[in-house]
Amino acid sequence: MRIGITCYPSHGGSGVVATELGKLLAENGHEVHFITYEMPFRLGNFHQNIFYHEVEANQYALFKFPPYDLALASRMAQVAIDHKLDLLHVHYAVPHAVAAVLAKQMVGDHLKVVTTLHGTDITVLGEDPTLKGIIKFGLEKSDMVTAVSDSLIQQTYDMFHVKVPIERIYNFVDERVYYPRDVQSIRRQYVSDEEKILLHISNFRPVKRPKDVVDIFHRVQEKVPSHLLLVGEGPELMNIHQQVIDLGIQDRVHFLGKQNEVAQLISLADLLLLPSEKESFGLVALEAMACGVPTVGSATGGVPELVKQGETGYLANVGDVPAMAESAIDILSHPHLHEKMVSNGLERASKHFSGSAITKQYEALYQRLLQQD
Ligand code: GMT
Repeated sequence: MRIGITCYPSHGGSGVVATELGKLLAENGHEVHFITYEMPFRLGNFHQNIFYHEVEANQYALFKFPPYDLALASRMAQVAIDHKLDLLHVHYAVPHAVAAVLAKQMVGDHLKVVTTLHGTDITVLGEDPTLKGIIKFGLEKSDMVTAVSDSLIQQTYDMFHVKVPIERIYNFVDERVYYPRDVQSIRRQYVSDEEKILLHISNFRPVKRPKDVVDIFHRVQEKVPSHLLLVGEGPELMNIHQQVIDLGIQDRVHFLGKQNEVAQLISLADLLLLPSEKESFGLVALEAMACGVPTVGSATGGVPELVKQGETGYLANVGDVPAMAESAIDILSHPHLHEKMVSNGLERASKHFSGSAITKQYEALYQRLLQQD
């Protein structure tokens, strides 16, 4: 098949999933065309069967805002014609679904549009009256809509009252990249043999509740000698810096900034903290699971479909810092429990969320769509 993929190319789970899917599809012999405003950061070096088409918005002086959405639709149509694409698979509804629908109108009905919902495109942007109608239009005009968890499907129906079928296809990890790495020597740079490492990776937006991360860690380190690694950047980071200073735990909290290759970093950790307000899936918890790291976090959105309570981690209500701290302390002070959660997690990741299996699900969906005419 010839497949166009559009996603946000910067750091973020939806872009990661889209890029990794494109790479796996290309490995399976499909021709994959990324149509994005910059090279997706996970795309890296040359890959056979993968092509990259940059979208550039016109900066004409009259425009207060460069018309990116139109430039994207126009580029999608051009690539679809030039490379005889069978379908456009867009990740994140805004504005990608609508741009793809527009491109389809320009090119013809034979070009199919698959929209994958990732979370905040529905749960946050869907609340915005300036976007709600156009998101609904994008969903209804897509040939196929998928979502990354059952929870997100339900939220989409509840918010948009659309009649279109939405298929659940879970996110995945490439098991050749995410596996427990031998990082003993790096680990010693951060902690002694008796100390534990807790990890949080996010875009440090309020929805991730990074303040809770530090509050949980503050309680944990009083009971279990430990350090906290914070990976990523975002609007809340300055406040978090201040919070760490105010709590007097600067020597135990390490700000590592944005990182591209996280499998090794994750393998350093004993526990992942994910106390988010909203999380349609929680890709980082899956990456952690595949690297042998249990999660303590909030039972929000699709996270309970991924992290099994008491088996691969513990979940509590959003904002329940004491409960999450207690759970973390419990796991970190009981080696047998920790080991059990590690092995349960490894088995769960490979059984339900492997890249090869999930790619097959997308391929089957594309095939079904292309055979419909
Ligand atoms: O809004 C975000 O948090 C970013 C978004 C993204 O583009 O990475 O994350 C969403 O998509 C991820 C990949 O499917 C999911 O793992 C995240 O749970 C989801 N974030 C939220 O629902 C908050």
